[in-house]
Amino acid sequence: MGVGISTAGSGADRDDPKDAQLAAFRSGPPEDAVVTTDQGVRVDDTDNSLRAGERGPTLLEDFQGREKLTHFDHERIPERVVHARGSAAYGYFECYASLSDLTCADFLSEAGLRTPVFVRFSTVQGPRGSADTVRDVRGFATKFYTREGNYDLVGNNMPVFFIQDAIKFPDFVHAVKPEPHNEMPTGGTAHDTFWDFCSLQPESTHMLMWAMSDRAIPRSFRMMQGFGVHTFRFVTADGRGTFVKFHWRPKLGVASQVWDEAQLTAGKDPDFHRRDLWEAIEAGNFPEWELGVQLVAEEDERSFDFDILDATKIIPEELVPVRPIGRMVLDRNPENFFAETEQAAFHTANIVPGIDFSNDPLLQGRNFSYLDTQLIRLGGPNFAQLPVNRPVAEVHHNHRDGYGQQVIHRGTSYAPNSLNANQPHQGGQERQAGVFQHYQQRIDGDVIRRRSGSFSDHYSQATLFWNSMADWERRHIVEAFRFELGKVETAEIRERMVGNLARVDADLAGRVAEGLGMPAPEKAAEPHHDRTSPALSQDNLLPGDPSTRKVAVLAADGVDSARVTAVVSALTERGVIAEVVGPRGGTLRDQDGGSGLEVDTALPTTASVLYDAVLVPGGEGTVRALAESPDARRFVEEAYRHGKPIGVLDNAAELLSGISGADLAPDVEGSGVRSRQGLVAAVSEGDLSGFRDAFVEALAAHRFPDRLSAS
Ligand code: HDD
Repeated sequence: MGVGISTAGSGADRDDPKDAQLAAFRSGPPEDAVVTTDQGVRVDDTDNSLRAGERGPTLLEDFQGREKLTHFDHERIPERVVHARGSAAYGYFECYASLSDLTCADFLSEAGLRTPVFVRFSTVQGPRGSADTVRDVRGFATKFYTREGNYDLVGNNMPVFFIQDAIKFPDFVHAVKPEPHNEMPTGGTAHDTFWDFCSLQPESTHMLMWAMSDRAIPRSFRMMQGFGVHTFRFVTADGRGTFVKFHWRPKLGVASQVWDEAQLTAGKDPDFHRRDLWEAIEAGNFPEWELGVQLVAEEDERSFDFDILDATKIIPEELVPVRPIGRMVLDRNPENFFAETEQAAFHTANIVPGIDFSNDPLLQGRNFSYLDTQLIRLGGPNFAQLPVNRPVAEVHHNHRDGYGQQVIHRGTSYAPNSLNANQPHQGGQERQAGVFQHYQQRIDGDVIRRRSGSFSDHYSQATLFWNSMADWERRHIVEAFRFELGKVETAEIRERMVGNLARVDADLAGRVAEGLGMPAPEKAAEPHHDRTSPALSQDNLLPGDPSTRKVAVLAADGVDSARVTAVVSALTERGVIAEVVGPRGGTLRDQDGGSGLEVDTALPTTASVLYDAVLVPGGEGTVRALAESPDARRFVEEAYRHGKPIGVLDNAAELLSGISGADLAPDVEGSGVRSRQGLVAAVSEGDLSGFRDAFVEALAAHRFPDRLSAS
């Protein structure tokens, strides 16, 4: 799509107070207007500077020229110090049922109540222009424009964090960011300072297990879980508190790329996740998540063998189940990246009546940092007036002035006042619906700089994570540690880190050490446990829904288009997206000599890593042409190596013969299909229904990781 704004796939027609508010700020290209200055003065020419003589110097009195250049010179603002690279969308949150027994939050008070949201997904380490598919944590920040003011749930796609205390955040970020002397590497953690810090800060071990797992290389923002990470509080109208953890679960399931694929994608399409989100919404395939909560009664605060205030710990779902409370749908793309996505300002302290903090020291520090960072990033205290940040609730206060003030305040700006009848007045100490009051808690303690002993077990939950992984997930974790630590130049850092891993699991440490060419570490002093939490494995997080998976129909002239069209229409019915990839643009010749398939994407402009699966139709000419094309052979071979479903119709099965290990399943008499490990072949001339079912099933399984090399 060009620079024009499309409304296709937009949910803009629904009754959405945020959308209605934004409408007042939108400005499209005029139908017929003369260009003006910032002052609205229509001018003759902003293409040529005012000069003394045709070949003479430019004059200072050229106010058009000066204004144009000055504005341009000031276009950039500081990027976010972390989470600089991101993409966002609008949508709504819909509450399933009233939660008034747990919280007085208005947006959770009524079945079917819809609250507008703005969600920004991000990577953490890389700058604004870095690639989407690096190994990194993903941000998952949601702004709920509730009737009682903005509520921000600023989470990640992993449920724990690297550090326990916010005062360590600058150290952590300095370590993970590119190294200070040469500004390398961009977007990645595979470097000395990151592993130096983590190896010396064992509280990071649990998060490292997540970051080295495939969760750090998601297939799509649409296929990631989200977590509020901290323990928060729900508070009822009469002031009763319940601890709560928030979970977003994607309707499409949790799916990842594989590491080689993620690295290749970063080159072939650095905007892979941004494009995926944008295109899904434009196509009307609105991404959806379910919001769930884990609830812990105040009196049970200390009943776990970890501290619920420690952000390096999860509450295993087997101990406290996740209760679904609503769903979120993203159905509208922003219209101007800078105005909306870049200027969006999230803040953990943006809470509404019915939600409050816990004493998690990481959360407490965040509550300072986000407002502080917006002041420097957005240039002053009035950023809440920017369209994307404006609440739909009314705003009344005595804050005044500051850079970029948009409001013409009338009347007094202090309280108490008699000149304006003491307006706006205080909400008051009496409990009132819709008026925020802090949760009352008794605090009794010495002023100290020390962490609670209950924060000191850094390994049990890392072991729990490892124990809960499928074999293929463990292989990927081992390979990730080998990759990352293999890039670390300082031997002592590698050794220290492998020593920490030995405290998680001896097999893990041994396999990582072997890959690094190091001796296996001494057996850890403390015993490991064998508990598992099945909810942690991605193997258990795929709902079997193939919709929006992208299939490349790889074809050339001489294609049997009737057979492939029959398959493609069945895929489309299941919500699968099929794109014909041909050696060139235009229309492919059918095997009968007539015109066959319309090419959507020419092979030189795309790559196998940009698809979830490959379907190769039969036809003498097409199979011969593909077999002779190095690009086409690589396309199929790469899909095989990345564990993707590959469907071959009729004689296209020949293309697999050159790929080591790509053996078809034995023929089952009469089934017309041979299917094993995601390799699906139609072997009879007739009915394709068996093939279609097997291929859709393979798509829903996402990947066949056991096809990949073992470590
Ligand atoms: Fe943070 C941005 C998530 C710890 C300080 N953080 C930021 C964003 C997300 C998170 C999703 C991007 C928001 C957006 O899209 O604009 N941060 C987290 C999570 C954490 C966490 C889940 C741990 C549980 N962060 C954390 C700590 C501090 C910060 C401990 C500081 C003490 N984070 C910031 C920040 C950022 C930020 C510097 C950078 C840009 C911004 O806030 O708006 O203030």
